[in-house]
This record gives sequence, structure tokens and C-alpha cells, in this order.
Amino acid sequence: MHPPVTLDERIAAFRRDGFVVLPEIIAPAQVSLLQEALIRIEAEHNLGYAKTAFEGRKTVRINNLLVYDPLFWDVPLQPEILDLAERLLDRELLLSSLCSLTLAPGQAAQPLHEDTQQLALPRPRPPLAVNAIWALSDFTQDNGATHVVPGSHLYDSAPPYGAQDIESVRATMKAGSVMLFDSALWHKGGANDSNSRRYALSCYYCAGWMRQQENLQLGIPADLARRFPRRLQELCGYSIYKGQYGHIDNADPITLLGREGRPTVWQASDAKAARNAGAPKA
Ligand SMILES: O=C(O)CCC(=O)C(=O)O
Repeated sequence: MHPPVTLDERIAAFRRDGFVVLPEIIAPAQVSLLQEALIRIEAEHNLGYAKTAFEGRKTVRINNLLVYDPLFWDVPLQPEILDLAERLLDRELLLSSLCSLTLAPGQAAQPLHEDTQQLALPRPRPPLAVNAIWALSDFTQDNGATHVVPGSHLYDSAPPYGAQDIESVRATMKAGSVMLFDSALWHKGGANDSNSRRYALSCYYCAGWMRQQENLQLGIPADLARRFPRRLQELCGYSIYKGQYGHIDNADPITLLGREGRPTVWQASDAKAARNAGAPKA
């Protein structure tokens, strides 16, 4: 079978398997720049390994990546990935978090989990969140390619956290490939038994009505957010979901960044009624 290529094929694969790989869609030059930026930021800010077993005691996770370098602004906006995420959630989705996942040699496999396991909601359910794992180096069996359990997003329970005896497949892929998966998919980062680091980004989108994993409105200084492209500002939460959720005293929060806001659902329905009242009778 050929790999899913069209948007519809990718959506179908995602809905069936809970994940889909977009092979080598990021240009090698962008991959190198992103990897170099991670190395530079880690050194400049003297960042070390994460402090918990889940995050990885031999893993460097740089959270809130948008504040470090405009290079990262293009990541959540990558058109093929954003299109797919918009089709799976909807056009008013949010960026939930953007962080790096740099697995150093010796990193053990992560505990098996799913990303919305904390939420007491029935399963199976429509996708609440979609994680896009960007491979910034080749993902191999040896260096920690993510384990996924195909179809498990449709199971009626979350995985037994950390279970070791559950069969999985490895998302091996070339640098520049991106794997999108449903947050409900059972998965875990692999062990890095190689001699080199596995570089990756996690660009995690969620439904527009859901609380974001990172608080991007408080975590990104407003003066910096003001410089983002409008779509990125909306993704970070400077937007109102369905014209209702997230307004500030009836205004779109994007007005705080000096942009024109969209109307609330209440303003829009009055405007529609006024248009209809003024329209000539048929
Ligand atoms: O590093 C990986 O391959 C997966 C990471 C992951 O699933 C997580 O941190 O939730």
C-alpha cells in the first residue's frame, strides 16, 4: 500500500490508526536550522535534563519554544500539518504547547500513556488534541523512535500507565518527517540505546474550547506576541472560540495586540438580524 499522500488519505489513516506519518515534508535546511537553534538555546540558557521519569531524566525539554527564536514561529503554522490538524479538530483549534524532545544516549523508554489520560471523559471520543512530532534527526529503533499502539485511540480505556507488555510499532522515520497522532493513542517515547541524540519537537494542538497545556497568553510576553503573524496569535489563544469562549468584556483578546477583533456570537447574530430586517422582501 502506498503511504497516504492526499489530505483525505491522511485523514482516513489518522482516523483508522490514530496516527499518520508525513515523510520528509520539512526541508533539510529548516531541519538543520531548528536543530542548531535547540543546541544553541540549551547552551545559552544552561538547560539540563528534565527532572521526572515521565519527561525523561536524560531528555532536554525546552518548553514555551516560541519565546526563544522566531525560527520556531513557522512550526505551528506549517501549512500541510496545520491543514490536517484543522480538519481533525476545527479551524478554531489552539496551540496547546510547543516543546523540544531531545533524547540523549541512555534515556530509558517512557511510561506508556496517552496525552489526555488526566481527563475523566468517556472513550472512544472524537480527537480532543493532535500531537505533531517533528523528527529533527532520523528516528530509528535504536535512538528512541516513538512507540505507538495502532488503533488504540478507539479503545474504551486509557492504557495501564507504564505497562510494558503491550505490543507496539515504532514510528521510525527520516529527519524532516512529522508524525501526527490522536492524543488518545497509546504511545511512549522509545529508549535511546544509540550513541547520539534524537532531536524532535512536539507541536501539540488542541480543540479551541479546551484549556491549553502551556499557558501561552501569560508565558509569552505581550510585546513579543504582538510581533507574531495573526494566525499564530490566534493559535496562542488570542481568539474567541465560536464567538463565545475567551472574550474579554465582549472583545476579542486579539485587540490587546493592536489587531481588529472578530465579533462575539451575540454581536454577529444582531448584525445578521439587522441585515435581514433591511433586506428587500422576496
Ligand atoms: O518523545 C517521544 O517520542 C514521545 C514523547 C511523548 O509522548 C510525551 O512526552 O508525551
